[in-house]
Amino acid sequence: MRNSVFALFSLFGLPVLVFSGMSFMGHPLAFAAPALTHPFPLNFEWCVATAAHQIEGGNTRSDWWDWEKIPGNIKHGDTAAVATDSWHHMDRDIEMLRELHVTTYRFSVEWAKIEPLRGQIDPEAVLHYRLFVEKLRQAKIQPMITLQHFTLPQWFRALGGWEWEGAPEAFEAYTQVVQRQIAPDARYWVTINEPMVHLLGGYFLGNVPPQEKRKLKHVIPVMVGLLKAHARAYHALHHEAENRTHPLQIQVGMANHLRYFQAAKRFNPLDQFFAREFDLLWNWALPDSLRTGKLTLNVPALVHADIAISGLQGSYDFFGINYYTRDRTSSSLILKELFRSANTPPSAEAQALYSPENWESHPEGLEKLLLKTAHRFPGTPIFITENGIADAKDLKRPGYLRDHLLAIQRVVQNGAPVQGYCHWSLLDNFEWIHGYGPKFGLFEVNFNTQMTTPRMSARQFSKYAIQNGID
Ligand code: IFM
Repeated sequence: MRNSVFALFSLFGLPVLVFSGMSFMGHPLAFAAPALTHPFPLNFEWCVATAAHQIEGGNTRSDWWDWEKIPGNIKHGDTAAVATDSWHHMDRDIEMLRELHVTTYRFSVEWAKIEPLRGQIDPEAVLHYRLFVEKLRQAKIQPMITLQHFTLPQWFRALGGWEWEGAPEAFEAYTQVVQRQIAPDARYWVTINEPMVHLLGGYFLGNVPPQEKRKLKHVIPVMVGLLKAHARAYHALHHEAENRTHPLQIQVGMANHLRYFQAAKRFNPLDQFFAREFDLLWNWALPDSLRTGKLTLNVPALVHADIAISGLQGSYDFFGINYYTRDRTSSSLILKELFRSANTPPSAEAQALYSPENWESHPEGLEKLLLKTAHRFPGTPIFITENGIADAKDLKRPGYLRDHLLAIQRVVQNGAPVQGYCHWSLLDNFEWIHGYGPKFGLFEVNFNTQMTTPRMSARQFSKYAIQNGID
C-alpha cells in the first residue's frame, strides 16, 4: 500500500519522477537537483523524531508503566503498553525512514530497558538497540540518540530521581553503556529531552510522575541534579569518542522546548510582563546555565538562585530546539491559574490552550526564537530537534511544514547556523497524558493492525529532503 502511494506520488511528483529509479537514499544532493527557489545548506540534516516510550511498548520497568494505568491519569484510559509496537517492528520503521529520505533519525534509548534493575544491564535490550543502529547504518541514516525522554527507571525514581545524590553518576554509567555497547559511532547525542517540560509536569503541575506539586523554589534541587547529570554525560561521551584509536567528532546537546511568548493584549503591561518573565524562565534559564556554568533564576517575588555547577559550563556542541507554537500570555488567566487551589482542576480555558490539537501554527515564533538563540549562543550550531502539529486529517500539516521550513531558511540566510530539522513525528504515537488522540505522525497508524500509511505531508517531506530544499 505504502509503496503504491509513493509510486503514484512519483508520477505526479515533478522532478522527483526523473530520479525515482535511482538510488539516492540518504544523499539528497547526490543528483542534479531541480532549480529550487529555497535551497537548504549543503549537508543539512533531514530528520524525523520519536521517543522510545511513545512507540516501543512493553516499558515495564519505567516509572510511567504503573502510573499510566491509574484511572484518570491518561485521557480515555490509554496506556503505552503496546503503542506502535516499534520494539517488534524495526523493519517497518526503517522502511518508513527510507521512504522519507531522512539523513538522520532522532530516537531515544530507554534507560529502564537497558538497566531494568540498578546496576544490571539487560544484554537483550542492548542487542536490540545495537541491531537497530546497525540497520540504520545499512540504510545510510545517522542516529541522533536521546538518552532520556521523560521516562525513568523505577529504581531510579525510588531512590529520589534527579535529586538522589547518586543520580549524575548513574546517568553517566548508563550513557557509557549506550555509547560503548550500542552506538560507538553515533555522532549526534541528546542528553535530556525538554528538561523544563519534564520538571513542570512532574514537580510543579504534578500531572505526570512523580506527580508532585511543589513551589518553584523547591523544584531547584531537581534542576540542579538534572544539570549535573547532563554535564557528566556530556563529558563521558566526549571522553569516549576522543580516546578511541580513531577519534570521532561528536556533537552533544539538549533538546529544549522553546515557546514564543507574546502578550495576549499587546498593550497590557501585565501581559507583557508575563511574556518577558516566562521567556526568561522557560526558554533560557537552563540553556543559559550550560553557557555560564551557573543556574541563575530571578523570578520577582518567587525565586532567586545563583548556583554554580561543576562541569556544566560549555557542555553543549549544538543548541536543540523543539518548537511547536506560540503562547499568548494572558495575565488574567495566569493569575487565576496561579491562585487556583491545589485540588481544583485547571480551568477549561487553560486545558484547551495546552491541548496539542489546539496549538496554533506560528512559524514567525520559530524565526524569532532562532534569531534569539543565534544571538545568545553565538556561533553554536542549531538543530531543530522537534517541530510538528497534531493533525489527523493532514489538512494543516503541509502548510505548517512548509512555513516552518521557510522560517528556518530566512534565518539561515541571515547567518544563523541551523544544521538540521527533525519533524515530530515519524508516526502517530502515544502522546503522554493526552493518550492516542493527538496525531503527530507523517505516517498514520492503524493501532489495531500496526499498519502504517503515509499522509500527504510524508510525501511532501520526502520531496523536500530529496531536493534539499523547497520549490
Ligand atoms: O510528544 C511530545 C514529545 O515527547 C516531546 N515534545 C513534544 C511532543 C508533542 O507534544
